Amino acid sequence: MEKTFFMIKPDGVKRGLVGQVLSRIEQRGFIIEQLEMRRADTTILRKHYEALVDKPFFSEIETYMTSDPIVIGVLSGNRVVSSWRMMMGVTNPKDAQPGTIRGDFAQAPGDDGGIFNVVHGSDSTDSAKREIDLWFGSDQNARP
Ligand code: DAT
Ligand code: MG
Repeated sequence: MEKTFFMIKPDGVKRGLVGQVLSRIEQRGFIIEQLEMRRADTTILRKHYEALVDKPFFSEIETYMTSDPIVIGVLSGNRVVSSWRMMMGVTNPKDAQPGTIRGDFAQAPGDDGGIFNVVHGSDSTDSAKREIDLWFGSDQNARP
């Protein structure tokens, strides 16, 4: 069964949206294989966002993502990688469709240039494998 890595980012945790996000996942019928609250550090974030580390806005992402705890997890289900991306909505909340998590729970980016878009999801099965290995290591099949 396909798996994906997901995250409820610090803005989602801080605003009390964990339950609503998890509820949508369960409603959709995806299996929560792993779930953990953590604080991201710079080292793991730089690996997670390896494609973005050279972007001018990376330091803002770093500050935001390490500011408060996050919830990370692994989902499994049929076509879960693309389905979860659809459920999240597009990157910038101002363009995200109502009905999506970003379209329902986030706003346009603030003046500080950060994008507080509530959730993350792997963008391909290869990224999913890489991100699951990065965050959960060899425990990834250890569903209790
Ligand atoms: P996504 O999270 O939809 O996969 P991404 O992988 O391109 O989008 O970018 C990762 C995160 O980085 C994104 O959720 C928010 C932030 N980000 C992306 N583009 C940005 C930009 N132009 N300015 C500020 N933050 C940005
Ligand atoms: Mg991405």
